[in-house]
Amino acid sequence: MRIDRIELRHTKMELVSPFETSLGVELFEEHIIVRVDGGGVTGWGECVVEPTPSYSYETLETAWHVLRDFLIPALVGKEILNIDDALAKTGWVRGHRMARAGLEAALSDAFAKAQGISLSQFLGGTRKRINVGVSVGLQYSPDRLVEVISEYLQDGYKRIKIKIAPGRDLALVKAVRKAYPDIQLQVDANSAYTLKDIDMLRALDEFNLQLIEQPLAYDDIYDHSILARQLRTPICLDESIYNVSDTKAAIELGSCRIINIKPGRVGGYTESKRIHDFCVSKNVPVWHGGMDESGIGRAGNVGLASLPNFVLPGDISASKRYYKEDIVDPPFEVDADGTMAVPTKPGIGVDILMNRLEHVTARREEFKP
Ligand code: OSB
Ligand code: MG
Repeated sequence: MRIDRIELRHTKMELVSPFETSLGVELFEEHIIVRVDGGGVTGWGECVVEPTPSYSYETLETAWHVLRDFLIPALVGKEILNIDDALAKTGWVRGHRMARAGLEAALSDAFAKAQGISLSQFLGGTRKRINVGVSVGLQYSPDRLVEVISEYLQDGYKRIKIKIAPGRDLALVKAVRKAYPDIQLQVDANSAYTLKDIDMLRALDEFNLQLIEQPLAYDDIYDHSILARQLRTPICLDESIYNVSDTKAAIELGSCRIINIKPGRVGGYTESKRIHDFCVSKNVPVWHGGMDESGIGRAGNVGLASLPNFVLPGDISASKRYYKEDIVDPPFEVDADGTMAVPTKPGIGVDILMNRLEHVTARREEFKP
């Protein structure tokens, strides 16, 4: 496929409600939408980078820079045989995984469309529907949290993840467990604790949590192995896992028993599949995380989460949980049984609402040979 044109758009979309985590509060999501035209098709991808280097060291500006000055020039105007060829042409760029993943996503959509198959088929997916959960931000009180969760349970979500932060942890978990003794419940600390917090972390063992996500530092693997030995609840790593090599280290050291895969964090679908396949070989379950994507990124996530070892429900919720109006048609919906349909049309399987996309675009740049 000859790559005729690549376009970047900085998008800004207002969330339906503020999303608070131990990293701060978000009112808007700003990402980069990548469009690739070539071979008579158009591919779309979402670079899930944020304006500030908090969840990840990458920022909107670093991703734009790396895409514009290094990744895009390596591909635009070139004949690309397949995804591996594109990765070979850009593989000299170290790190900057979100930038890379946005581009690989758009190229994967284009190649799948050119072959007339869905992204799920293109990636080796096997599920027609995926199990989904919802990630619930910090709320101003335990009562309010229980109220918010009750609405999500009514929507069909079968797994609830709550964010925790120092001083806003045990009381929240206690309140939720009291109201809902049997739901699949997990917590996500986004690296807010250290081994000094061992007493609080051990206290979580009482609440029959499915997992504790990323309790310790974002770049730590070793301390998590120390912590894991003192907990019954499985640890799941998110921020600490950038690639299959980290995955091997974490599993062999006993730092975690579950892996959260986000294609943006690990550099794209190809690395995500490597992690997925390694985890299969070790009997380690994985689940698909989320970055509050628009429908474009969400469509890609749903395709990837249709692979067989994504056995736990993902942070892949309905469009309306994030945005009043999504930029794709149809918007993503969750059924009463807590599942979401995997699109079957070619590529990401949803249409882009160009007027909506235009409306949320803050900056646009196009690249031609
Ligand atoms: O830690 O999983 C996280 C959103 C942005 C950045 C990091 C995280 C999250 C979420 C929301 O938890 C997941 C989603 O519903 O997309
Ligand atoms: Mg997380």
